[in-house]
Amino acid sequence: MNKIAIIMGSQSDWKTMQFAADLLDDFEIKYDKLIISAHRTPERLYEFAKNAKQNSYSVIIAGAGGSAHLPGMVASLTTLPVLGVPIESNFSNGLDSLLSIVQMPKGIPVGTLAVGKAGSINAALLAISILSLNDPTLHKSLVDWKNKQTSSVDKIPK
Ligand code: RP5
Repeated sequence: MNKIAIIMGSQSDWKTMQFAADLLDDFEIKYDKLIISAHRTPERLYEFAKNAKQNSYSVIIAGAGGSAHLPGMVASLTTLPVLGVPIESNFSNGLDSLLSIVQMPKGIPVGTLAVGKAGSINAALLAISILSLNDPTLHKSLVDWKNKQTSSVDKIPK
């Protein structure tokens, strides 16, 4: 089943993670959105990650900012692919989030995207790309989406 989990460390992350949700809506892919904080709700994190596979998720998109332990902790508890989105924080424009998520110890991979909106959108596209490996219809939709994007780029600046 093609179901994705979009999780985030705080309500304040939703304005960034909504871009991923919007893209999944465009592709008519099912997803759940959940606030799970590595620090404020660690038991919720454990419950979610331990049961994610049996709850039919295929990919987990995890957005977090600052001391951004959510994607890595979830990755430590599941074999599902975890895509990390660094949230643009007030301190250092999200460089803290990026380094927290990307610098995983060997053995616990998190696919880390760009900081903020671009990362959120690309996490959704990457999740779709993973799902499309076993879904020819979805693969066709992704090819169409990419072709449309290519044709929308003007050759000459206005
Ligand atoms: C992180 O702390 C969250 O992912 C969020 O980006 C950051 C700030 O959270 P709030 O103080 O806005 O709830 O855990």
